[in-house]
Amino acid sequence: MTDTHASDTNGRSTETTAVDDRDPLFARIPRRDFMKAGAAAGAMSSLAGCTGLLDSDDMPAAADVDASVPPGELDDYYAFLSGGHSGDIRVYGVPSMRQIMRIPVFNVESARGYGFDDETHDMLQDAGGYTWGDTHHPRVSQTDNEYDGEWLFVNDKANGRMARVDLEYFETDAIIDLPNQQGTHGACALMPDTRLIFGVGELRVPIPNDGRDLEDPSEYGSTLSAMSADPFDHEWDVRVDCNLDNGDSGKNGEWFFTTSYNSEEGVTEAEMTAADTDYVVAFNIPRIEAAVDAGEYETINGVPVVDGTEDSPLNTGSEPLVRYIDVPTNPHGVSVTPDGQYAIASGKLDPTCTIIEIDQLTEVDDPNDAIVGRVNVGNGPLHTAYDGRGHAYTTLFVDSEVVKWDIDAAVEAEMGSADPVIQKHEVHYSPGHLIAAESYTGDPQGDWLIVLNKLSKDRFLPVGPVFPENDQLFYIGDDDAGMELVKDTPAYPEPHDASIVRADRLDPASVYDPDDLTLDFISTDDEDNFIERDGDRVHVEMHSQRNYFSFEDIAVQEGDAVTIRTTNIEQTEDMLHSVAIPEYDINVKIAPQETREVTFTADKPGVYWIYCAFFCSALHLEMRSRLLVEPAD
Ligand code: CUK
Ligand code: CUA
Ligand code: CA
Repeated sequence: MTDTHASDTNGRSTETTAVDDRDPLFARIPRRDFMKAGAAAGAMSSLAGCTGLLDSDDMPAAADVDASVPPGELDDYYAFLSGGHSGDIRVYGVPSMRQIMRIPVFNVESARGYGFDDETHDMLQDAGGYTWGDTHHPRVSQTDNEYDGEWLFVNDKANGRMARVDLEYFETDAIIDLPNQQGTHGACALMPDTRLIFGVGELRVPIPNDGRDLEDPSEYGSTLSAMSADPFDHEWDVRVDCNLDNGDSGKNGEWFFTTSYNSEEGVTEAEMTAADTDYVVAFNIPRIEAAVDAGEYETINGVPVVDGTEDSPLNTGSEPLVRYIDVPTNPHGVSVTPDGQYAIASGKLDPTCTIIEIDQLTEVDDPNDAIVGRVNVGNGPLHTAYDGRGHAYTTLFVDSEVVKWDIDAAVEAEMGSADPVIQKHEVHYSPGHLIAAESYTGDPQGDWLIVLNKLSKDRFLPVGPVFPENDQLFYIGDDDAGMELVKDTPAYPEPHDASIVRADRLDPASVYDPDDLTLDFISTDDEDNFIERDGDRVHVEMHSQRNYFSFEDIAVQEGDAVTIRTTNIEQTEDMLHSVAIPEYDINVKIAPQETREVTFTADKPGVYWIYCAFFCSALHLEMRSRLLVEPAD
């Protein structure tokens, strides 16, 4: 059996044990699925950690890979990793794997003042007022199937939302709460040109979810929700009966693919794994849009909802809106090859990946006839990425391996054959997504691959019972040498998916352009700086630079509603200030040329030193003002 590391009572690796002792998922894989794939022997040999000629030990020694980025040099790529239930996006450099920045999305974040100033606070409130989110799938906008560096879109699995991040300023600028969707899981734009953004609903609920049909799961459903990119607006939903999981776009604007692991419409694990097959659900976007234009929808929670269920009259004619393709039970990831020819679904509970020829979907009567290959990759396949040289790379959650295989060979081979597999490499441990450089575009770069492992176990110094995840960087640019593991990177819980974008495709601002902000710039002119009272409302307009705020004192009365609008008038990049107000729970960041305002009730009498929380100069500590709150009578 595979030598995987077990844990002692401290959670540290001490010995080896069999994979099936460790992983409940393995025990769940029905034997018949191995048999069905005609691959019992292959599956068992890969379980033995000894894949014969395919084992990485037998590959020629890899060329020395230089992944070092010395001090003063910059990375070649940005990697945008979802932060999972931390609710944010992490920005890494590749190949250094240095974490360069975090972008708060669904979480409140004091270092960036996100959720503290009125605009971001109101944006989070308007999007439901939740204090957390669960980001899984960050996808960067494309033009003509290439990254254009404009936007990043990401889901909130926790609360059924989608967010847009502006990649000029690396900040979240819009959030849509999807009223007919719970558990927005997959997220992806419609390619080639990011014309629509999709949120993929995983958790089946009554639609609308207003208290009806609580005990009647046959009435539950889920939706594919479509949004426009700019402005970021909710356009329409398609309703289905099954659940939806991961999603990816075709390359020519016609088809969008999701997986469904709950075709059974079950509510328990046993029910959701009862059937031998589930679906890849293929949505024909132009046909759905034509149905919306023709008024063939029901408006629910203000959103046009098109009936895409299997029995829908819209699906019975010669041009069905939604096609349901049978794949082995409980698939997980689906991703489209860079040339747009195939959608490849990973089996999860089945040791295969299923290859669907996309153009066939408009030709065949039975959508199952569009299946052109099924390759036996190993146990627990979850996600597949591409190098642009005809290879696919699939993570094996159960086997803790990444497997490289040949796409054309898999189409030629018999269904269920393991012959197209080129190499397997162990990873540490239990990988979810993997992502190759620009894998989601029409032109992957083919050099770097990140495998996002769910477990890190013995790979880092112990830090107590909450372990970091382990994101492993591989070099995949040398097909003779094979995949080479370059480094382990600990990650705070927990990234799911990522997008890797060539650095020269982005052009971030280093100071704000005041014209891009909603609030007026406040200059040093006296007229622009004032403290004004209107009844019990106090409005302060001030600026800041090294090492002062415009006013030494701001005097208000207990109970006043106070708004402080501040501009950082610095022109120098990297010269940030903030307006931090102790015991009032306020820290508003202001980057150079940025104007932000914060509104609060002065409900605590006393002296509060407004200070700057960024260490901006030698006189940073002296950069202060007093908020004087005079007691009411
Ligand atoms: S994912 Cu969201 S459960 Cu495999 Cu795309 Cu981690
Ligand atoms: Cu401004 Cu410290
Ligand atoms: Ca199922």
